[in-house]
Amino acid sequence: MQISLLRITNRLGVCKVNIMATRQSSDLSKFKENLKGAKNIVILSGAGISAESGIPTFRGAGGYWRKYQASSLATPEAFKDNPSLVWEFYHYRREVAARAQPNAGHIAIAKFETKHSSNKNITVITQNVDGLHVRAGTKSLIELHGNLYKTRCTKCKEVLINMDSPICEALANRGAPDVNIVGSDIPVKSLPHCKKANCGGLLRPHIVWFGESLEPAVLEKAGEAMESCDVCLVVGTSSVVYPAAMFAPQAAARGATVAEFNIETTPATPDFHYYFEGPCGTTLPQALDV
Ligand code: BV8
Ligand code: ZN
Repeated sequence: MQISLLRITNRLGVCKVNIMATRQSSDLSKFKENLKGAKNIVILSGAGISAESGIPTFRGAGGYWRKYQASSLATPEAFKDNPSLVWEFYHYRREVAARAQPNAGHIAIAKFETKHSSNKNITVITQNVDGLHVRAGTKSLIELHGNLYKTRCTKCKEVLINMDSPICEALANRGAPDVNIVGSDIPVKSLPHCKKANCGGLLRPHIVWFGESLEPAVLEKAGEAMESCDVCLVVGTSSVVYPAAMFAPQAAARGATVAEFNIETTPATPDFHYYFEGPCGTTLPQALDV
């Protein structure tokens, strides 16, 4: 692991030093040996695995929609303050993800699962909500943060799958990411509402927002997979959002072999045995031999 100093002199001539850990890409053949002998494998994915499908990640430039940071809209407070604006944001993302295709990274994981279905336990745990792992053919999937195509009634709590495009008339052709569009003029009564008799509650995306706890059953299933894995691949995540960011470092600490696949190092990189630099659409097919 090399540490390179990034000297930044700001406008006032004050020199700031950023410590950016850099690390050489690891030896793939050694990792493949580990993978061959592994019985229980977890693949933990983040927004980076969908980047090559054209879906913006959270922290890159794509982390914005209109003049808002995506993470500022992914909160219960934002939905309470302006459900129409939040629904325009999620409607936009539903439409973008529906037009996107799984890429070589998603497909390599699904092929690896099929190839080893008889001799290995493989679990995919994703932080993503875009549904691309399922469309690539992944069978054993845990969606930590929900799914763009599920709604939850704010009144009766019913969770339903909803693939409608648009999800309601009022959202047709809305959600454009144009920075000049401020707020939303869609009346709340025109937003998606529960169709259950005597309910009619406002629907929300069935997605875990910042400040909300993950579903206990989902957390438990992910915990079991992480506790029993011999090898964990951490793919396309900045490892800054908790509790997901803890999973792989905890597995490494108890002796599992952890390999990170990313285009840059992350705060968790030093915890891991292997680091494979590059777009995962390229590195995963090589590492998984599919
Ligand atoms: C929780 C759904 C208990 C939304 C998401 C204050 C109050 C309350 C909580 C907190 C608080 N402060 C901190 C917290 C905890 C908070 C948190 O961790 N915040 C962070 C920002 C510090 N966590 C929570 O709130 C969680 N709940 O803690 O409950 C609790 C409850 C109440 C009070 C206290 C505690 C819930 C977190 C879930 C939020 N929902 N998603 C939606 O999608 O709309 S998280 C969202 O960001 C994503 O789902 C993802 O999980 C997460 C991180 O994003 P990444 O996937 O890592 O993507 P990112 O863009 O960051 O990075 C992409 C990476 O890919 C980069 O490294 C890049 O280099 C790489 N890459 C890019 N291209 C490629 C590539 N790699 C390979 N190949 C490529 N081609
Ligand atoms: Zn309802």
